[in-house]
Amino acid sequence: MKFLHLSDLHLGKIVNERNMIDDQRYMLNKITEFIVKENVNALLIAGDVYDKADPPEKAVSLFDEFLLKWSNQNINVLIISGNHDSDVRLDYGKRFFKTHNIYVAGTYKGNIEKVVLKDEYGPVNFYLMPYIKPSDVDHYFDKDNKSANCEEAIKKALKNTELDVNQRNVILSHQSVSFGKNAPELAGSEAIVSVGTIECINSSTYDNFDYVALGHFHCSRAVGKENIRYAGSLLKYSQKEATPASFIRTEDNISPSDKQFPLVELKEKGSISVEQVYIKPMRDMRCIKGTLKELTALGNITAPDDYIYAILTDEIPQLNAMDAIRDIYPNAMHLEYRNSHTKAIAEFSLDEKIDEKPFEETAKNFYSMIMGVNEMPEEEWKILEDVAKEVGIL
Ligand SMILES: [Mn+2]
Repeated sequence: MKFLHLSDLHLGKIVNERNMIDDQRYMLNKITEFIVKENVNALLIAGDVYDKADPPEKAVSLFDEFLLKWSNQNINVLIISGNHDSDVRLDYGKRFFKTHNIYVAGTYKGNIEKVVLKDEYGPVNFYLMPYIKPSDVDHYFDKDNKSANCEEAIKKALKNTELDVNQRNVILSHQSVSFGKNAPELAGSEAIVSVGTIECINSSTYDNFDYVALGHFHCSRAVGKENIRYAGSLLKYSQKEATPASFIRTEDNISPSDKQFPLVELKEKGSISVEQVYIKPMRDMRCIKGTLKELTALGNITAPDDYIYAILTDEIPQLNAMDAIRDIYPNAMHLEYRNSHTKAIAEFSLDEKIDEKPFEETAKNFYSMIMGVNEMPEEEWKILEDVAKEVGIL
């Protein structure tokens, strides 16, 4: 049994005002070609099919297009909802889709749906656990004994699921899963500010499964064990995920920031192999760094269609810099400066200094640094002093 594990497609996502739909279509096409060529039996999508609970029409049409393609290729498709999806909308047509080997679990209704696929070694049980909040589980079990956190809720949901540990079992789940005490590092485009202990589920919670297909975090990686994995998002969706400026792209190298998807092969019980598959996207998302002159010099330009985050090292702000960058890189996303000035600002720790020094000194130092002058003009200080008094700082 071979399956490809995807998650966090975020269809319809807009990054820096750029609609990623064409890139998403291109990637899904490449993935479909790969699945057909490699005789992959099933495609797992572990949540966040869409970027929004009310996805744009183009995103819905795109997913519709691929459901038909996969169905025509006789690929089993297993889908769960993520926190970005509307559970009820994702369930649209699910009973009909099932007759075409497309299995969807959008809403949690007190049991985790099981899909059994067979190969020469017997059955493989796929458990489709949609994105769950503790209240979803508590609604069905033990109403008077509320789950204190997500881990407790997931444990409750799993306890109420029949599992034959002598068979091969795979679960799809869209949650914050961590190994030990380490909170997982975010890729950058998850739209979660921080991961607290209330949401974090210890990976050992899923120990009874042969493979755990996770979604939610956008980095592709194992959580403690090789068989408990985040697939990562379909594409790079933020500057933090972009290829760093220092990376030199050749024909066939892969940057650590490039998205890869787990291809899992199950043989007899206990035999599992995981391979990370890289599929080249239509455009890379990457950073370029240098002076405006360097970045726009003809000899330095590669892949001008890429999504570009330009980091200018010029000490003096350049006139119409974004226009100059966009002349060459029409899909440029964002421009920022990194020079001695921005470095000083970054190193200036406001929290520490405020505690140590009087407000007047902190404010005047900060002003000098930001404005690049030796002293804050008296009249400006007067204005700030009045404001500070009004809000109660002074
Ligand atoms: Mn996501």
